[in-house]
Amino acid sequence: MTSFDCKNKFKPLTEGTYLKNAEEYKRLYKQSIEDPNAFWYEKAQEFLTWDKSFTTISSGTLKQGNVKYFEDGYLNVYQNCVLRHKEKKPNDVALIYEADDPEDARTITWLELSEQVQLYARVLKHLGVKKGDVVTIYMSTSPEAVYAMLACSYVGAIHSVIFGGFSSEAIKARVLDSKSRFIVTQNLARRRGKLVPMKATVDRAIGGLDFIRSVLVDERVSNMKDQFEMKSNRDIDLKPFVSEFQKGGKYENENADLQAMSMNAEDPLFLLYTSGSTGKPKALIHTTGGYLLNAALTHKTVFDIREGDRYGCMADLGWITGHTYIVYAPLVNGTTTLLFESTPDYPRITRYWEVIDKWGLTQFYTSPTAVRFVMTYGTEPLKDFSLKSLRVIGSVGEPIGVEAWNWYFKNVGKSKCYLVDTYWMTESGAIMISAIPGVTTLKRGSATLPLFGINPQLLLNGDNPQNQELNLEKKSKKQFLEIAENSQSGILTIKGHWPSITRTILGNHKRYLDTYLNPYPGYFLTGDSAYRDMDGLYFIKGRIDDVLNVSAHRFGTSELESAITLHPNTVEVAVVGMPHKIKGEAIFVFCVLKDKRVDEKKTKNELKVLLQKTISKVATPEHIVLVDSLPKTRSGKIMRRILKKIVTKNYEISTYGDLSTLLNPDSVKQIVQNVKKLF
Ligand code: 6R9
Repeated sequence: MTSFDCKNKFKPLTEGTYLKNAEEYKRLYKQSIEDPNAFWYEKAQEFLTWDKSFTTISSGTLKQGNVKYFEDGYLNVYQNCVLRHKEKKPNDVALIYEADDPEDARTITWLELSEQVQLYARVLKHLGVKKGDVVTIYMSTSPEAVYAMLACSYVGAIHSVIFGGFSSEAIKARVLDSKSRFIVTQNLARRRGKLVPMKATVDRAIGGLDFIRSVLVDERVSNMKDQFEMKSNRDIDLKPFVSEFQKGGKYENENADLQAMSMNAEDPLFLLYTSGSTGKPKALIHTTGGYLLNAALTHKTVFDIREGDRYGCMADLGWITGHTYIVYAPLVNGTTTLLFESTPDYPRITRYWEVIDKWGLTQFYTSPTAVRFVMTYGTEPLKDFSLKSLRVIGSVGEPIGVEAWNWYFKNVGKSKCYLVDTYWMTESGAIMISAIPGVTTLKRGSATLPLFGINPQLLLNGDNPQNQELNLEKKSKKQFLEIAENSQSGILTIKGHWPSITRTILGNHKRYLDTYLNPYPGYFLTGDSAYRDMDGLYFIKGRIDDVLNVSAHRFGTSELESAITLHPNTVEVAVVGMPHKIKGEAIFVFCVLKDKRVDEKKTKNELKVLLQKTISKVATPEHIVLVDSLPKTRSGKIMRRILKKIVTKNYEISTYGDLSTLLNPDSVKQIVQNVKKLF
């Protein structure tokens, strides 16, 4: 693979970049690993405004799972994300709202942002939201969702943003798990021009949950009162309510001088649900000081952020990418940030390119799945757009692969912009591995080098050095080794901790330890495998556990399987991922029915709808194959590695490896035959 010489080929970024050159990166990176406290002390002063300075920089260890940063420091999120910028540049644009309908686009200045966040905070306070309360936010990617997020920390509450496409069952599970008594939502949302019943979905989710105190409903779409019900004493029409606090209403004077809460650096800022390999979704907790610091530092470094930039990340707010790189990092850095509520093909396939030229975006950040999608339309839709404002284009969510990398680099970046492939995860809070524009090398298909404080190590399983398909459950008992050489693959871990590492899983610290920290004491297990090439650059290969990544949404196989088994006529189900040109990975379902004398087509459709209803539309399966039995070990574990081979069209049973522990080898032949029929 070719690497690029950073000089000459690119827009000249070497003037004024945050880091001067590769030498400076190397020096600072070395310091961040060898003397992390000195490194983070300096960055904490540079990026954040503290109410009370800290005396301890970090404490605790990964082995014990009790890592803390700046533990006696206090800071105020509103001051860092809003106030200090409002004071400097009140009339500059803070948020660009690119609504589903391009005609509804608008901008919000720092002054307006500060007013709205304060008003939302006064409303929350009035309703009795207290420090440590969990507030669920179920909204589209919109300014009101950002106001709600920031208002939470204003009063010391913890937000739990749920992806706006999730079903009522998914909301219910999350509200119950987090015991969230307050919900902020919209009456309806607009998605691709269609109305989405947000409030009605929330109502279905919380029916029967008597601990819910308030549901705040923002009127995203006007004049739709007949589409949903408002329960008195619980539901609040947010816009007129906010007005009462603003001017002349009943609450005009209530909490008029409410001050933003000073938070301890280790106080939780938010929780965010993500899928694991087993069991129900887990809520990962991020803290205030360490998270904000690393969000801001990585954003500044990776996107070459400068004063006056207009930065656009196309993600949904309900994803960690939305939290870190639409809201917190740009706001801490005082950067204009775009909220994209729509999809790349609505109302036209040129939507992304229109957005870039219309706002003069300097950075554009999206997922490989979106790149692959727009790629299928060729370069014709790009021909009327200059995209000349762009300096840096980014990718996140899954391996981008050489084909999409080339297309994105050439047609969007015009072979002049830096393409940063940013590798990270909900758990890391911020980017871990990425190129730095104007400073470090680019290589097609590679996330390249670690950022500050991230010490990636490829581990080799001592018991079975050849086998990279490792059984995670058994790992804790095995020996392991760090791979020192280059041109090697291994399990990707991070040695030691960094400020934005998730501190725990809500209500289940043991699961946190068992999933991430206990498998290799002293190392954080990412769940991915990676290849380090001869130049020491990292290529992420994909998940080693049972997590699927469909269009950059994570689904645990067991989460999908348990949804399908809700169907009364299913006995057993196995879900595996299959490679997919646009989605990255697609859902392939194998299912055993109780009563086989049914209309197969109808049943398959019911299963499909069930997945969409219980999880989300993104979880629509690509294929459903009905079989008599699933390949299982004697201990009852489904051998997914066999199914994975079959869905990649490898039909040679002799290449499936050791089948001796298989209870029912005959099942394999039947499955192969049924899958072959599909293609
Ligand atoms: C930010 C985010 C995390 C998983 C992660 C990995 C995959 C993310 C990637 C990437 C290759 C990249 N992933 N970025 N794989 N190259 N640049 O995606 O968080 O939703 O928690 O997913 O996504 O497999 O482990 P999250």
